[in-house]
Amino acid sequence: KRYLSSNLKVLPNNINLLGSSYTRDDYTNVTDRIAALIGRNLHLQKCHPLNLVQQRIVNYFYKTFVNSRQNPQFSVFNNLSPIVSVTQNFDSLLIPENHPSRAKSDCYYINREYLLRAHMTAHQSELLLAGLNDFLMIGDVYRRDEIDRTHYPVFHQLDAVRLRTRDNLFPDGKLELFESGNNTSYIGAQEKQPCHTLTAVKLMEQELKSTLEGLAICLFGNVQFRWVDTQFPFTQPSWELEVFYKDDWLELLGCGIMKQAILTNSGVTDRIGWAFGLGLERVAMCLYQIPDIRLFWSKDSGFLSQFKVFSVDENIKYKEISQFPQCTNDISFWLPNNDQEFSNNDFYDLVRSIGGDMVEQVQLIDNFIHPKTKKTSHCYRIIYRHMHKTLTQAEVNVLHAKISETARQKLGILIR
Ligand code: FA5
Ligand code: MG
Repeated sequence: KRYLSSNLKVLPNNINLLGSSYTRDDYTNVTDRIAALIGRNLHLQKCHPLNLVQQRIVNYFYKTFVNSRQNPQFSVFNNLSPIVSVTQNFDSLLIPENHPSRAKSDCYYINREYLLRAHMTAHQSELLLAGLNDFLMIGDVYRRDEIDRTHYPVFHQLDAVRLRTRDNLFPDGKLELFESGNNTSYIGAQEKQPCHTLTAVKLMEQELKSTLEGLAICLFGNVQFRWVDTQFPFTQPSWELEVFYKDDWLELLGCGIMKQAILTNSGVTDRIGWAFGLGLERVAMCLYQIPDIRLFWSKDSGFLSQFKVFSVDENIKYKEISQFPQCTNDISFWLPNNDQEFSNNDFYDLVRSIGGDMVEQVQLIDNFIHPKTKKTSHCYRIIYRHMHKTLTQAEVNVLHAKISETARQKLGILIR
């Protein structure tokens, strides 16, 4: 047992995450606050904006890359554990021992051996080793950072890998993917990897860039974009795609031609690959005009209900929700007899005309017919919230009673 010298409080030796126990050591810096976010899987939550964006990107890949039988070529992995080894997150990607991205000050380490993945690329090698050629990896990533409108220590990335054989690139069999020697001809201002032929790299660059430009247009419509040279330890050459959105250049993703040693280390010797990694929050904030990255973590139905759509391609513009708490009251009643018309909209209008801006949502949550009397019962959930103050339950009760009394008089319903 370890003791804090000051007050002799016991600090547990182990940290439990996702049902496994890890031994603490001098690297452990995962806080309880961060640990509580592991497993929320926002990207898997139905109707969450990150889920909508994920689906749109997956659909784009399914549609763009099909085999001869018209089946999608890409496999999707969106449920990989965020707990990865230092080997997965760094070593397998040729990230040098002294690289700043490994610093304790930048990552959430569980101990010297494990950390919360800092990027989805952490899974690249294991999926290559499993024999996959075309795949997408989607999940939550963790980086120590300040918290403000655009930064949060947990965000979500979508990574992709695509491998091509010599037959894929050169069907007539006349050219090669690989060459020996020291030729580092330039691709723009960046050197190619010596093992790749210039033609192979140029073809890969072209497919990579046209794929991602197509993705940007698919998401944002006719948007202005630009390519910026950059560096990653795991790709060469490397680029960033920026899109011009609301008077500013926004970095959407990083990408490049995969370092051949990563492929060789995973047993792939006859293919060349491209890869990229993109931030889902960035896309969602632009697409839906969500002003603050913290909103993605909201459990407030005023936020989430705005993303309930039939089609993921639907246009959604986020409307600001109140910072004040919601108050929820249900109301159940028997509808009038069949000869009297009742429409849900009559009730919605009545609630709005009485509740005004204090009503945020009205949802029909139950609807059944009594087996004997054949009468229909509806239950509505009314969510009250003021834009500028906290409503007390007493205030809400007065309003709620007025709504039910008026409904009784005007709509002929019978309160249960
Ligand atoms: C990476 O994480 C690389 N693994 C991407 C990659 C994969 C490159 C495969 C080449 C091949 P970077 O740290 O730049 O790179 O993050 C990638 C994207 O994640 C960024 O372009 C951005 O869209 C998003 N992103 C990065 N940091 C944040 C942040 N703090 N908040 C929100 N989104 C972020
Ligand atoms: Mg970057």
